[in-house]
Amino acid sequence: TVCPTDDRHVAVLAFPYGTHAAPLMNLVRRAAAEAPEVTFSFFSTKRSNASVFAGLNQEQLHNIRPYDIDDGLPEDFVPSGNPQDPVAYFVKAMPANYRTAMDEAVAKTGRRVTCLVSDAFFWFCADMADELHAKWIPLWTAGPHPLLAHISSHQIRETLGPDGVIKNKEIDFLTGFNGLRASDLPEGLTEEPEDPFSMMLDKMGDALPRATAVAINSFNAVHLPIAHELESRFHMLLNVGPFILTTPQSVTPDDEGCLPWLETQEERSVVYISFGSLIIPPQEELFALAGALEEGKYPFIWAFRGNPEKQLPQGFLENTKTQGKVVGWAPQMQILKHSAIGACMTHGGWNSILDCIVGGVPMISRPFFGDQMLNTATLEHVWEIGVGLENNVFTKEETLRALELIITSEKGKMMREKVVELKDFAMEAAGPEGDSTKNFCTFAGILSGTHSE
Ligand code: U2F
Repeated sequence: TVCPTDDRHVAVLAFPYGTHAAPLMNLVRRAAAEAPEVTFSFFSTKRSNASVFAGLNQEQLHNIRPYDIDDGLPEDFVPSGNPQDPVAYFVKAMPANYRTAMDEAVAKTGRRVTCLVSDAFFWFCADMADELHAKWIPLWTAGPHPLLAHISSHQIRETLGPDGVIKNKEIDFLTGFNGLRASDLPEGLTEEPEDPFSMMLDKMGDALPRATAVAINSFNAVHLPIAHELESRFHMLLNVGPFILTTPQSVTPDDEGCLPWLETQEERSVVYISFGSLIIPPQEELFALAGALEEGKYPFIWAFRGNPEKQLPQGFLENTKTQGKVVGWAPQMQILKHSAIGACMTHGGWNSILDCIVGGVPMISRPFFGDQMLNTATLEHVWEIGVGLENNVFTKEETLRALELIITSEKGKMMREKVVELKDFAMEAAGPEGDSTKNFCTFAGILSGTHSE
């Protein structure tokens, strides 16, 4: 059934952990501004909504309303420090928590849901969309390689066989995976998954081909063969990123003066360090990294999650007062765009990789979980714009080797040239005639019912 545009109601189902809800909100903000007559209901936990909606004014939120959903945590829940614990409870509460809040939104707005825009994780939206006779556009917030891996999970398990990981077999049967190996794949992909999170991703892999279109925070030219392969697997693939260039971004204040400090540093000399929104590396690795920075005398900005006074070696902050800055939440994109930055040390989170591409900065990646191993291997072996570390851990020697390679060697210079090439492709994709811009129009057209398939 086709209803008039001003009856359209888009239910947006966000995943409230890591850097998932914020990019989805940015995409929705742009769509909502371009389709002012469409109603958007945004579903996430109270905590996530508070952060995602912070600082936005009435005008920006004219047709977007937040709805809080249950986070599934038991009342007596005590955080163990493992950021994945609350996620497991949340996954068990789905999809009932979303359904309850969606009923409320339908009652409040008086409009049935005509389209679901969800985090790609939410496999249950395939059935929900059928039931509601609605369209479904999942957003995959990570990169194209992990996406192809997840929708190929059965093929991967069959082809690698039970000894695939032990033998660390090559993934030479998937487009764009040359040089990548079984141990680079997300955990839970190479064998039948048992934990709730991996089970969710497995179901996701089976559900995504049923979507009206799959949106991804990426751009076609980041890897053309994969873009073509994904196009052949989905009804429609919409590369609509990088979001840093294609969607409104909330501004992170430079409270600790990182940008003026960079002005005082030499071109391409500074190492920017951040392990994303969740991760603090184990203590011995923090010590190894701090030791390497001090010994190598590399100027640095370290965006530190946790308590640097307690977690960094004694004397480090004092000894490096003029050499570098240890800060809290940093304006990462602005920092990476500065010409004084020579390298970025990362956990291989997809948003950080896109930040580095747009900043033209080569990377040193120390992955922890999920897509991060695959991202690290892709940086090193496919795009050649970064390096991993031996055994994927920081030791002082290994960190110094990687820093020297990126900052001073000829190989590092080539990596910088390659990352700048990708940056140019990204800028073009986001430009007025670019693929991501065109795909965004298709996305907005599906939401408002004006796109004819
Ligand atoms: C999960 O990623 P994370 O949130 O751990 O990490 P990123 O994808 O790299 O995103 C971090 C974002 O936070 C920003 C930075 C990125 O947009 O610009 N930021 C900042 O502004 N200031 C800081 O001091 C530090 C960070 C997951 F863990 C990954 O494996 C996935 O790839 C990712 C996407 O699905 O989600």
